[in-house]
Amino acid sequence: MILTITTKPYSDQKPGTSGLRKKVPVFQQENYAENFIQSIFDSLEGFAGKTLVIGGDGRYFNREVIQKAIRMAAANGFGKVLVGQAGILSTPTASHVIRKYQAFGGIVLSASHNPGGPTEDFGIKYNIGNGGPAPERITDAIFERSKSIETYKIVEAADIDLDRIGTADVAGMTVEVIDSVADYVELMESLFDFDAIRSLIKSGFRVVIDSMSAVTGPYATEILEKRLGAPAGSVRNAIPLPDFGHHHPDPNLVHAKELYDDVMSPSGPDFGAASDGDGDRNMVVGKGMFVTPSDSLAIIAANAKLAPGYADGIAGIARSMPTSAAADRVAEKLGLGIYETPTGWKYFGNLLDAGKVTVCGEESFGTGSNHVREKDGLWAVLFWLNIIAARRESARDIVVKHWAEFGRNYYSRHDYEGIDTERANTLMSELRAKLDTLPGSRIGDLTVEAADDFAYHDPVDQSVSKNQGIRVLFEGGSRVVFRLSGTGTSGATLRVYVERYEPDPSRHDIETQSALADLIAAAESIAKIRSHTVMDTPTVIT
Ligand code: VG1
Ligand code: CO
Repeated sequence: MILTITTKPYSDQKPGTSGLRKKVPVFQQENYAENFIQSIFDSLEGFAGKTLVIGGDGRYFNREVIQKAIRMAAANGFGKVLVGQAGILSTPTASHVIRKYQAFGGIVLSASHNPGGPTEDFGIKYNIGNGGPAPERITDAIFERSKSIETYKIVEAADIDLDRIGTADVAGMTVEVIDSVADYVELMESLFDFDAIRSLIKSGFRVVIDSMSAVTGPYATEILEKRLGAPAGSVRNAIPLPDFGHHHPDPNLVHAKELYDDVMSPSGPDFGAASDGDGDRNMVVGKGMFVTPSDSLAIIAANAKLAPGYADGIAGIARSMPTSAAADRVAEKLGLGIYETPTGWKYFGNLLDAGKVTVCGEESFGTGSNHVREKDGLWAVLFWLNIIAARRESARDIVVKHWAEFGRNYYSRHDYEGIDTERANTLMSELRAKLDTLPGSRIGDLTVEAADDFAYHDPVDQSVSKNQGIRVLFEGGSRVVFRLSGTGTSGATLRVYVERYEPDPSRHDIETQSALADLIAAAESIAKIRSHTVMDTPTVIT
């Protein structure tokens, strides 16, 4: 029953920051998805008879690829596949399910915050047995394999009914369709004080969650409306749609602006949150206060003991390099380890497995902990609600007091999307070429203290990852970071990260872009962004 199908390799199956992401028509090319899935299996060892988890964010093409992946898993010798009902597993749930059922690994089908639909984005990612994204060693091997692959294995079998919970047999392999919500909700209940949050909501505190027509709808509805007692309708855009209702399922001030405006209006809710396509990102907004993801990480770390799951304290904090140093201040004061990693959750796995850190975060609206090995949007929202319930203070007061105690890291990211790839590469190579000449130079009132191309030395497995972003550090602790996105599917995206530390509480209420104006000007002067990108302003500012 096992068919060995002859195929031709594609040259462009290099996984980026988080798996392989391409437009749907690219994935629809003959054997394109099959090649990549077989390249994953060919790069792994020892999975015969073991369990594979499969699930995705429900976007267009999800079900088709799941059926293929199931048939290929059977042909390649897996013993069992666990698949989310309707083919859906949020990324944090996929991570949890892999861990809970001690699966060998998992295939997560998602292009995360990128739009979905017949001409939009699709993605495939492999997660290892710890529940986290495959490390570079494996993604490199997958890419190498994809360039020379000649055949793939698949069984002939009928489609699985993905909508019905239960088990089926596919050529001797068991396929179990699981309730994707139950396991996750149980995990959240074990970490947070649901009673305290329930009584906060009962007392009139109004919470809304915008699921952006993406994967978290069913999870958020079960938790917020059913378990925590928020009124029906508190979860907006709760039904996952294959095209996310034509929106970008990206929880930030641009794509979740409606929610932001609502929370900011006098009659609006007290607290709002949004999550992305695959449920691993979060945006948190309190009345009168948008919480930056970098601040959110620092504040969660500083208040971690208020949540039952973290009552004994945390071991340490990790943040991606471009994320602000707000968390570093907390680590310093609490005497915790702090680690700076390259962009992408795959770099946190070793630190979490080794018990060096408990919480991790990225500036790109990602926060998470050792409860899984991915970032986790609803986890972050529940952590905030737990902190608010325990402190009986608004999100705004909590943030303002945090700045008063630790100082404020003014922070912003400017994205230039859809740049011609060659132009973007030239910008970066010119920057790299002048790194040595920058230290000591003055730009306006700023003096460059150091400049480098960030390289990460993993303290657990000693692996080294180079070229992870260009840092220009100024005297006084301000900095500008430049890197190219590794998740886009057309052209290039330049990300410019700008940060200034301000210890003085009387200077904590300056508008962010004004507080960073001289650094933004310095970024332009150093990198000549306008002429290289042929853009006058960034596409997205967060
Ligand atoms: C972006 C973010 C990065 C995040 C990655 C995956 O990567 O900057 O912090 O880990 O997306 O997030 P890049 O290479 O485009 O900057 V998700 O929620 O898209 O899986
Ligand atoms: Co995501």
